Amino acid sequence: MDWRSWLRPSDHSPVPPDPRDVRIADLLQADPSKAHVALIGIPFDTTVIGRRGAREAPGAIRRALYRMTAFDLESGVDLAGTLRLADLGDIAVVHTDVHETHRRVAAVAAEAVRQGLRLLILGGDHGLSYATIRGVVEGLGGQPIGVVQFDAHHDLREPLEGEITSGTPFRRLLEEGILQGRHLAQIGLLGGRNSRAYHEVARRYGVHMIPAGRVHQMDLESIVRGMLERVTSGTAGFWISFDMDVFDPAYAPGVSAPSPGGLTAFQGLAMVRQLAAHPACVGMDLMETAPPLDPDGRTVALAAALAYRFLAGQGELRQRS
Ligand SMILES: [Mn+2]
Repeated sequence: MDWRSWLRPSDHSPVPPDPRDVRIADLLQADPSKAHVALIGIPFDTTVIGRRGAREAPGAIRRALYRMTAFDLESGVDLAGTLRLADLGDIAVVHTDVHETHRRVAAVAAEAVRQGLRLLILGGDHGLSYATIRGVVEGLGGQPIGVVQFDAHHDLREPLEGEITSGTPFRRLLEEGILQGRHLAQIGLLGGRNSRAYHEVARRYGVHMIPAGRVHQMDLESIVRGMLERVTSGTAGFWISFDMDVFDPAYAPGVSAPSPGGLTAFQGLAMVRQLAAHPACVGMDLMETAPPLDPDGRTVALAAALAYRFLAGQGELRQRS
């Protein structure tokens, strides 16, 4: 037997290929105009307040996501034949120029929305969500949108001396009138992690707040229903902004600011799927996964599972309609 028959192309997976598997990688379209959902990476963490590493997330999440099966046992939806996905690549970031990077992020997001694509954006630190949301609003011709923000923190810090950080994105969006407080729902907020001053800013703007403890006590469907009511009334659509630090560190230790008492993996996954299956959902940014801070890869695996639930929700929506 020829020795070459014992070699095959590597897919960088430790698991041997099974010819019956159809994977997320198999849904990728060469032509983005044929896609329903566009995936975009932002390898940038210059504005993170705490520990760095989120710039390495887009590649790591893609590797984990693309190996997952197109068939979603839980919903019964087979994404193969239901959902067409295009990977537009990574934004050409400028690590030393935040404003230029934000300009590029917003321009790409706006154009993708104009082309009718739903977006799955892999960050990157949460400071970038100012730019993703600004871009989405531009793409919708300036119409108001709602935002569901999964986060242990308000991210409503005052930009001191104009500094842009992962703590300021939603303050800037509210102050610049890009987002209305009544259209913002913050879920997973934790005590001991947020100043009274910023909590009062959230109240003043009329932000809908659901602390992590309430999520543990309430039923998830009624939480999602309440949030959807907020973010879809009087808006042209809604965006999901997901900060991985909303999870308890048992599930996601690889973040800049791990916050004990946060959501469970199941809670986050279930809510993202329900939100993504809503026709008004424009897309999601999935931020603050930091592979260098993720000793055993579980944070990356959970981020990929969230990206998967977003796609599964989008697939479910398309199968229904
Ligand atoms: Mn955040």
